[in-house]
Amino acid sequence: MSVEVERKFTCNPDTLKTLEKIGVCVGHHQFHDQYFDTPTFDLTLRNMWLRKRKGCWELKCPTTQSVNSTQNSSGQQSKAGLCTQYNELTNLHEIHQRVIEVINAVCEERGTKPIQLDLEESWVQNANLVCFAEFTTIRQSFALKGEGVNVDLDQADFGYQVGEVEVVIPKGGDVQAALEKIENIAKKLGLNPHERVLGKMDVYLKKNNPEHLATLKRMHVL
Ligand code: V4E
Repeated sequence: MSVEVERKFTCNPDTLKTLEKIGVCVGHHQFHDQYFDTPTFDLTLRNMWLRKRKGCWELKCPTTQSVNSTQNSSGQQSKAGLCTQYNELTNLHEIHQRVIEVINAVCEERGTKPIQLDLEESWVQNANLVCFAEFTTIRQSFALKGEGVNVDLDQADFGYQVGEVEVVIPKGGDVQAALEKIENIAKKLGLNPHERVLGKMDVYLKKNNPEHLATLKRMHVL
């Protein structure tokens, strides 16, 4: 498992010019994301984001142990203000376990029958997961020499453009150092320290499921 620390930003022509000076473009690629949840949104309401990208499952979840924690459920917004941090799981077995654990905790709360992990069946059907959001992104990626920092510029097919400065560390790694690296790059790129930039999901839901977005905001998830 790794921890992804990142800060979103709005890219203007000046930012791009600086980025091309301090970084190396390491590629352009396109991917389609499908996000899954139960019909009652039991994952996203706990700030857990399950998706399929390029045929692989990925789960981003809060870095605190308790998914019900109100203390730090708001997108894990760090003291650095504009950064988020999430655990990123890519191992399918770990993803199954985590998802089933959350769904079964909800079943217990509701007094309904827990689900069993049956790998013979499609686990998506078994866990009653449905795709609630899907979109395609064209991404230009930059690596910043010697910094261990990546910068991505995303163009989503629903008309939203966003940049992100990202540092990935192993679980238990030095989050403070990652935040400092991001802060350092943000200064070099001349990013506005007061601008809170929306992620792609926020904008997607505004267009496609404003009701769920309102619930996520009310619950301080987004
Ligand atoms: C964590 C999260 C979601 C999952 C997608 O995360 P995001 O980093 O926005 O997507 P992407 O395509 O850049 O993933 P990558 O390729 O870097 O792995 S959807 C909503 N969230 C929560 C969230 C939040 N609370 N605040 C912000 C600014 N963004 C996302």
